[in-house]
Amino acid sequence: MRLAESAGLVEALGCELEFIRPENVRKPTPGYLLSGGLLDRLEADVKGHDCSIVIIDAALTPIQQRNLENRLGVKVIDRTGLILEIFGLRARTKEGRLQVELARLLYERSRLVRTWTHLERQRGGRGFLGGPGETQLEADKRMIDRAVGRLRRDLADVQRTRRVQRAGRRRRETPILALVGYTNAGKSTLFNRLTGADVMAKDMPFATLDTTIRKLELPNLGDASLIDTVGFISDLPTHLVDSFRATLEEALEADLLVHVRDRSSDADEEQKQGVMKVLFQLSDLAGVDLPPIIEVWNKIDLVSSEVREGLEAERARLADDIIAMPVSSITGEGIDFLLAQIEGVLDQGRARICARLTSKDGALRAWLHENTQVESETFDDIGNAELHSSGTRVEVGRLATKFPHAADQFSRIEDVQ
Ligand SMILES: Nc1nc2c(ncn2[C@@H]2O[C@H](COP(=O)(O)OP(=O)(O)OP(=O)(O)O)[C@@H](O)[C@H]2O)c(=O)[nH]1
Ligand SMILES: [Mg+2]
Repeated sequence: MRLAESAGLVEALGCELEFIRPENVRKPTPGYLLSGGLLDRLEADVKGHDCSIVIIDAALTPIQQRNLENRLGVKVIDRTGLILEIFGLRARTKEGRLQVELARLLYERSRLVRTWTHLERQRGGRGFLGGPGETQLEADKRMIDRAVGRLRRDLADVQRTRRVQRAGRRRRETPILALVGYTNAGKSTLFNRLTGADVMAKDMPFATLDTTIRKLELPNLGDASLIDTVGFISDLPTHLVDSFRATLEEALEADLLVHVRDRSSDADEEQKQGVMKVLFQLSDLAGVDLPPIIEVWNKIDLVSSEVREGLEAERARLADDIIAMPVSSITGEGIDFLLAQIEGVLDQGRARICARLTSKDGALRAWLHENTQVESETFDDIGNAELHSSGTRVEVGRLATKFPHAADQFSRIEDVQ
């Protein structure tokens, strides 16, 4: 399975695939990763096929990479390098380009550090490497650090603009939904179908790198915003997670995550685990809980009727609080049902609050009356009020964003179903 994915990645890079094969590396060697026999075979094949690049779908140390390049006489890159190259090709917006550049620099820096430690270990020993001395490497490191600092500042600027836009959406109080999922699962296709947008959807990994937001019209609840995001992949390089964090965190702030799965893929279960792992990683980094998640079982048009029955049986076995819907973003099957389920989740789960208001809290009071269902309001003789009301968890959750200084005036009494 991983092989098909790797092949897809190579094609995404615009390279022609000459050969691909799994190797069972029982004992990775520090010098080359691959040991004698495997290496000889690789060398022969690379020469035989007249390849110009070798991609090792694993992590190479800088030493291994250089040794392999010397031995094979061609450029050698590893999984992280490959993904960085693809991202470099795809990034369109300024933010996307800055993020990729940052990821690349962080990756290079990490490799510099490792080489340097290695060299340092050699010093006083045989010192056979010659190569650049410590000062050169330190200078390189400083140079990268300066560039990283510049990039982070530029990114912060771009992201500030984005935050302002986001705050605008919050003010309009429309629910926000984000599509997440493995690369090529069909997020953009679903996005286009739901919003009538025309985002590039293509049969290749990482077709989407930049988040796009469009208005979505829900049948009963009205306006909502839908976010299309960059696809996940297993072993997403940490530098990429780090660099794309701001964009991905935007998805974490959504009221609902729609996890799009390609149920026609044999690797679907693994991909799901990979996606969940990245989501948890992000929620840890950001220190926020994940929003509720519903699953879209996409590409249902591609599966046989037996598989379909299996999926139905699987759905029937799901716990009550797990929502999954078979859908085809291409034929439109299941889309209405999906929208109904989305509304159900957004509407579900009301919370009851108690607020203590003074005469200065006019705006807050007006907001509560407008946006929540006020059940009672009692005033004392100096005009302070105690107000009880209920609203959806989404609405109540917005209170904190909307009136950040009023947190201690509220207590959340209970969550009612
Ligand atoms: N048959 C079928 N194909 C689909 C369906 N949904 C998406 N596809 C195809 O799957 C491929 C990938 O779709 P995208 O929408 O680009 O996938 P994505 O999740 O946005 O991918 P990235 O942006 O690369 O992360 C395209 O060739 C789509 O036409 C579906 O329900 N049925
Ligand atoms: Mg996409």
